[in-house]
Amino acid sequence: MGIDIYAIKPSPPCRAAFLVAKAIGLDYNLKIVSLEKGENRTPEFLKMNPAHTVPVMTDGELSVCDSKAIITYMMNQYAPANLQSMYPRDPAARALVDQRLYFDSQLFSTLRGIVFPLLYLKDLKQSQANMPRLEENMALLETFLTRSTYLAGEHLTIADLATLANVSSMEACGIDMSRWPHVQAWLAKLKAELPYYEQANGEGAQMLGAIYQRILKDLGGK
Ligand SMILES: N[C@@H](CCC(=O)N[C@@H](CS)C(=O)NCC(=O)O)C(=O)O
Repeated sequence: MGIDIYAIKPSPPCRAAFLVAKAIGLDYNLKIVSLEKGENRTPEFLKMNPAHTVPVMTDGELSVCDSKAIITYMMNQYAPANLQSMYPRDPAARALVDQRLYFDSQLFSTLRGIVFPLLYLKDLKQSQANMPRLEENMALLETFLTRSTYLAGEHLTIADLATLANVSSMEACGIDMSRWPHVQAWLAKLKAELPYYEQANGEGAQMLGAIYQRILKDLGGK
């Protein structure tokens, strides 16, 4: 029994789930799903998630798909009292964290628009056409981080952890982060502060970055 997370390490939304579980000391069984072998399209998997995406989390009879639903469930159900500030119960404070989480979904979608065409379609032109949208979102993230040390105020929340999974992936893919100095400083701070960073996120970000950079080079991009 216990929590199972169906996932792959290179995926940013999967790493958001790993980061939040580690942050609150929640044990889970990692069930690797091979997308190459179509394990996310079997009848059993589609029953859990008709959208055939990872991560999916199961907790007994309950199955939850979409990383944001998973991480908020983990917090609501399992966060110890001293860590509940990572997803505050107060509606006003929670609204800010939720806003940043919805923003992060948009950030992931722009990152996916760059990574997916390169990895799966080997289409450099389509990948690079999506770069201005990512830059627009990163400028917005930079604005958020000029206003507070963490994404939703002066302490760590799950919005930081979700966004960390995406931003560290961009860095690993070789996207020049020096254009957004507050984001760069926030990234360095989180890497240094989170003892579980490497295991939950760093390793997977490097895996994604290595594949991306290899294909980018093969296609003559930079
Ligand atoms: N909104 C979803 C996105 C998940 C997602 O797109 N996962 C990708 C891997 S990064 C996936 O499973 N792709 C396989 C597919 O679409 O069939 C979440 O946050 O969980």
